Amino acid sequence: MKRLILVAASLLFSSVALAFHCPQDMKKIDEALAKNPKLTDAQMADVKKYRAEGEELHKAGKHNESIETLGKAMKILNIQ
Ligand SMILES: [Cu+2]
Repeated sequence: MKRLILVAASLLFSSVALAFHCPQDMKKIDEALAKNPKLTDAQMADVKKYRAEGEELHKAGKHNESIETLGKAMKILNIQ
């Protein structure tokens, strides 16, 4: 029983940690965009698309997909 509570607690904790991850990634993307990065128009369009999709996924509670999508934008922007 104790073990079950621990498992439940750690699951809850990791999903909370994930939920905070997306806004952090969005912030990094916004900060990078504010610095007028040297991107092609196509790259810029992709970054904005992934940024918007990531936010939608985050709001829908799909944090894993959100982080993955935001990750694509971060890769284009060269954010680690
Ligand atoms: Cu999220």
